[in-house]
Amino acid sequence: AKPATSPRFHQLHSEDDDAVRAEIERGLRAERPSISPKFLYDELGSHLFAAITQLPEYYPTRCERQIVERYAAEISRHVGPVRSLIDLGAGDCAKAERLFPYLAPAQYVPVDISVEYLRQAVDRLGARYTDMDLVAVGTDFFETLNLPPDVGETERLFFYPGSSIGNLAPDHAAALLQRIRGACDGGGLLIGVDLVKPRALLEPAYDDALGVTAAFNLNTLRHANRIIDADFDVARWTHVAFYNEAQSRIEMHLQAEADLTVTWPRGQRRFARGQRIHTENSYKYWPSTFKAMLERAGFHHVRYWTDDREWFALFSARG
Ligand code: AVJ
Repeated sequence: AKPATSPRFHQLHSEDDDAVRAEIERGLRAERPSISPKFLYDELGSHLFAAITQLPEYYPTRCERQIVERYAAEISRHVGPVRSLIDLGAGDCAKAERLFPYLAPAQYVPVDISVEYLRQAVDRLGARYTDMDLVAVGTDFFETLNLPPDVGETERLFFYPGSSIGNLAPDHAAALLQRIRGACDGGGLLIGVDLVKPRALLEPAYDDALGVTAAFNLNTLRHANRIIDADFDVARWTHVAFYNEAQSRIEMHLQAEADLTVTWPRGQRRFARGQRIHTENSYKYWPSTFKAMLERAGFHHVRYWTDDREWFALFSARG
């Protein structure tokens, strides 16, 4: 029967938080200015990312879906029994929902920093899956992996799809994998990883003809304006994305198209024409490198599946 209080929503992240404000201000003041990619995801940003996944140039979502469709039975055998499916960066929850028929979790725990967007997704799910216990968590899981006490502790499967792990530099990615490993004992991890490939295939995925990725990136400035009450003029910035081959990562930046000054109540920053704010890295891995990272984090029984072009990998590992 449906738990009387499902879906439940825990909001552990808020834009009004002083620490969130301080993080943006610190990034803007730095010699090499940056804004963390988590600030791509306010409500509009989450919608724009959902639009990106539909673009012909953006292959990761389709590759991952192909892997899930083709190998679902094998994957679910490898994963073993699942009581709690914990979805990191759940967004619209569509990727996890495709696994429900195979994994049949008793409890689904979507986690996302985009609190309002998550709330709407979970309300829709609650109406469709009346027998599933839904516990949504609005939080930033990059720093800590705090889960509320109503999240089941046995047979946990962490699901981290889409290659979002690629936002973190390898040492931070390794630390997050270790935290997940510590939180899943007896359970496991199912994680999507984008693979190294030629620049000509990578760059269009992050600089599409329609300009959706540009809008997604530029929206960070609107988000920053709201959080620290700054006066970024979006029209004077442009989207820049390129593959940094030495570091195996796509980089996204916002470039000032004039000399300009950005002001907020506690500070200001001058930007010269052509100067950039670094907004995202998206690391690409070799399968063997990522497998070794999982094993170093303490996972065992590591396996992976790829799409037929071998552009993307879905890894399963036991904790
Ligand atoms: C959600 C982090 C996996 O890196 O491909 C899409 C974000 N950035 N287009 C990615 C993103 C630009 C995406 N992740």
